[in-house]
Amino acid sequence: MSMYEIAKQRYAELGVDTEQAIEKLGKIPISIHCWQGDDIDGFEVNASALSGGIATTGNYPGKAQTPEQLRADIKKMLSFIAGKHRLSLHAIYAETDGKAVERNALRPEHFENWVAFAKEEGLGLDFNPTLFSHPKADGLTLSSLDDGIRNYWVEHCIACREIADYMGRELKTTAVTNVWIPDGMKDIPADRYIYRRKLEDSLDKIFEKKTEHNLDAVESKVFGIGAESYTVGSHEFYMGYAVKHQTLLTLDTGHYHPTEYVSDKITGVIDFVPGILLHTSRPVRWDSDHVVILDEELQRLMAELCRHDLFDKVHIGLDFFDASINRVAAWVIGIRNTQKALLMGLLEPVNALFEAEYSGDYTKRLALMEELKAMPWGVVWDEFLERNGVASGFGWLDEVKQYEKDVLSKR
Ligand code: RNT
Ligand code: ZN
Repeated sequence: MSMYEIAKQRYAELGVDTEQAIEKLGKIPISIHCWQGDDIDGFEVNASALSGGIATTGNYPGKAQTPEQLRADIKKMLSFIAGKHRLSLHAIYAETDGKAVERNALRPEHFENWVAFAKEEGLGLDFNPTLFSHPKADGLTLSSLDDGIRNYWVEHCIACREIADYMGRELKTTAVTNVWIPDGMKDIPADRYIYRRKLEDSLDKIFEKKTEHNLDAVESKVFGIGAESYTVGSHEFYMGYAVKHQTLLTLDTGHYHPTEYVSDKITGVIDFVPGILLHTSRPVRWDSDHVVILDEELQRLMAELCRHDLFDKVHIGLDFFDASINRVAAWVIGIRNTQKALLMGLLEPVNALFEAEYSGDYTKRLALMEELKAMPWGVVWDEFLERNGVASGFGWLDEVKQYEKDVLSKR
């Protein structure tokens, strides 16, 4: 008997069908963030340095500096990933033919190459307006008291929704546009209200026109570097907004206090919004956006989706950026870990867990949960890769190292 046959039998004893899990995992798309490939630099002519209270640290050589390089790196990364996925772009990844184009003047044609690439690679596309790394994003953006600045960013977000709508139409798969703004204050504000009213008004203007191939999402956060005392777009603000206006709510795992778990928030909010976008990340002491590892919270998060089959309403997106290690490897590690956590969730004997709990047998619930950790899910993982044409084992890293030698190190 092969290792897989043994694993299959062990799971069958628990009432779990590994075949079903493998099939299902292959159909769960992950929205892969393009910005791990270039430390969120983008390709803007006269680009400003990264701002908005987020930061990449590290100086690992070989980062992508052109759209062609970034696409080559993404293609390489995808060769180690099983399943069909999505690519999440930011507005700063527009290609404007060497001409400086204002962000409120961005148009679908600036993303034609990305759409062509997505078609070639069988990817869906998702989108993000960029309200940072820009002279007009020095202070507040959508919550600014300066109407000139506020309108500029409203127009930018409207332009981005049109671009996303075009992407969705072209690729025949609805795009998700995620609005995150860095607006906040370093020191204690006197008026915590006025900026939130401005932000609500801006969002109303942005979402006024209905889109056919695009879904809107809003992302809150707790604080940023340089904005420690006040965040306009807090969790309460956006949760209220999303419920009232029926937009998607983005839950970034780095955007809460360290003892809060996003895994516990999903079922709290899911019935009140049309959907959730996850930004799977790994905060280390702050919203540091470390590469996602297979830790308990990632397992709990993905288990939530599996236990209640929430895949129609929850969009899994990634949001980490590490500039201190090989960026292609960073992607592969984070994506694979997300998939591994999903597989572990799909291999749970959900009914047995629920039954133990509903009947008050908490002893069995705990015993079962702990037994599951030692089940041969890794063997099923290898089988999943192989069946999807991706080699199992550690060889992928040798290939990434070779790519580093042949391509990245020559940049
Ligand atoms: C920032 C937010 C936001 C960004 C990306 C680049 O704290 O998490 O999602 O990381 O848009
Ligand atoms: Zn995020």
